[in-house]
Amino acid sequence: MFANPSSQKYSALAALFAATFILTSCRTPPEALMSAHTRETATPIRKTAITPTIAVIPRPASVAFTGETFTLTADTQIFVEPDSPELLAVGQYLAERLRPATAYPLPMQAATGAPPPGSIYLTTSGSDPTLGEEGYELTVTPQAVILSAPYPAGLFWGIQTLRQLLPPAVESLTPQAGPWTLPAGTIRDWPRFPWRGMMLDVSRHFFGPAEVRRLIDLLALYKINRLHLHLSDDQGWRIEIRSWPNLAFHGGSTQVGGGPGGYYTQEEYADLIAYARSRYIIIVPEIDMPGHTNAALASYPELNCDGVAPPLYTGTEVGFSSLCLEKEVTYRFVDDVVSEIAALTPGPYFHIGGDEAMATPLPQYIAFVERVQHIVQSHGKQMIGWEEIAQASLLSTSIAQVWHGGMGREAVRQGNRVIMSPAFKAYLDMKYTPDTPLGLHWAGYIEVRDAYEWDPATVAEGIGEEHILGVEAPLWTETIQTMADIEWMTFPRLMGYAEIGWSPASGRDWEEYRSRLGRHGSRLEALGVNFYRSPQVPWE
Ligand code: IFG
Repeated sequence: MFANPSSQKYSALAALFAATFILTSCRTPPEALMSAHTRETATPIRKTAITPTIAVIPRPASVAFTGETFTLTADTQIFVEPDSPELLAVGQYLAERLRPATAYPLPMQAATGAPPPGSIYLTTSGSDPTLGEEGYELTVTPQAVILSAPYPAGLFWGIQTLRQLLPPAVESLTPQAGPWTLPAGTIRDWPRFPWRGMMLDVSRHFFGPAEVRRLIDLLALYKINRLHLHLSDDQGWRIEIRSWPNLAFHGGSTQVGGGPGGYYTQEEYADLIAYARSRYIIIVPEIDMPGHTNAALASYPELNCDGVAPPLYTGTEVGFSSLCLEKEVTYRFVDDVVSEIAALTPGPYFHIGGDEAMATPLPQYIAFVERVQHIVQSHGKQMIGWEEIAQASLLSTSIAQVWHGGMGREAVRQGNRVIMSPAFKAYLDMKYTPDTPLGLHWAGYIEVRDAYEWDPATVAEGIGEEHILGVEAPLWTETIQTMADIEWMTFPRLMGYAEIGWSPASGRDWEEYRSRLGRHGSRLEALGVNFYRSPQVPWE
């Protein structure tokens, strides 16, 4: 948490408050953190009622604050460690985020020597390897901003923190008044879980590439690093499969409510993968099977046990469809689909769904999951499935996604790891309150506080921290039709899930979080996000 550096009244008093904050909330011995300045003015530390107001979400693991500031100017330059195309791309990303609102040129280049005073410097050399694959260290002094990380991903996440240390207006796409000051100090930060995800159901209602790219940009600001795309269901097949073209042409031609639907061509899908990759987000494709398959069954009569293709479905019932598991053509279909999508997906994961297969006899379901598991593996991917897959014998690499029904424990008993998406805490299609016009409420109402006040390591009996890859918040879109709808159901709850996935479990407290979250109101506004202004949050 940082005092608002853009306020000219920033004073020794604020430094003292900061020292108080340091004494109560970071891991580094306090005496090592206080600057000489603070030491001189330090009086016996009292808990202060006034807390500085700049806030970072997810809260960093360790912060130290000196009470000074760094100010961006028209002369500020961005340098990156030389000889790294990937770091140039990360440097370019930073420059592009800061140029519109500051209207500063902010030239970005590889450093040929020590960057001049007043520079921002991104580097992986000389970084602390204990920060891990996504960790970073941000050091700000009045003379320089140095962001160092063992890997480029850490620099990318450090940039998100840097953005959030600047006034919210920095997110604007048009020039804004400064000053653009950063609080000086050191942040050492790394994630608690490697999997911090959101799922978008593009089957019930289809969302085009531009909408998915906007979502990717918003996820990156909060260090979400997985986007799971639910690409097929009863109501729509959303990705071109060249060996089975009717899946997209026919199966993708409608959606809930009977609208035009749509689908991603393989080129569009590949472009989304690349765009997400440039934001250090891994796309996880899901083809839901053997249930939730009416769109596929409607597209090819041979996939149906009776050889008759059902009509396209535009309602919102679940559990009525199943691939015909006793036909060999079904497994050729699965292999062809997995093969084409896997070839387009550099990420290591393929999600086979597996949920709500009420129309599939259990013994056949189990045999299907075990066979498809090998098909996925044969195409070089790790299988993920909703928790029902734990009824089958899982390969050690397979991952179960916990949502509802208590089968996650069975996956853990098999020694497999889980992704936590408990519907009653993490389903973004749940209404905030009974008055929420969008969404469902079968798993309960999830206000912003409910979305924050839980922990994946304790939420489910028999599933502990060591079994958990991380958290993911699914947005099912039976009732979600536009980008504004997506944003309203997703923000601000996703920010809480981002903090649950990234920040240390110890010290997470709703009263402290809600004031930080309140500071993001103007940031979300500057980003044009149509977020829900929960009455539980002191929005600023
Ligand atoms: N459950 C279904 C989804 C969707 C959801 C709506 C899972 C894994 C209810 N399956 O959640 O398809 O209909 O909240």
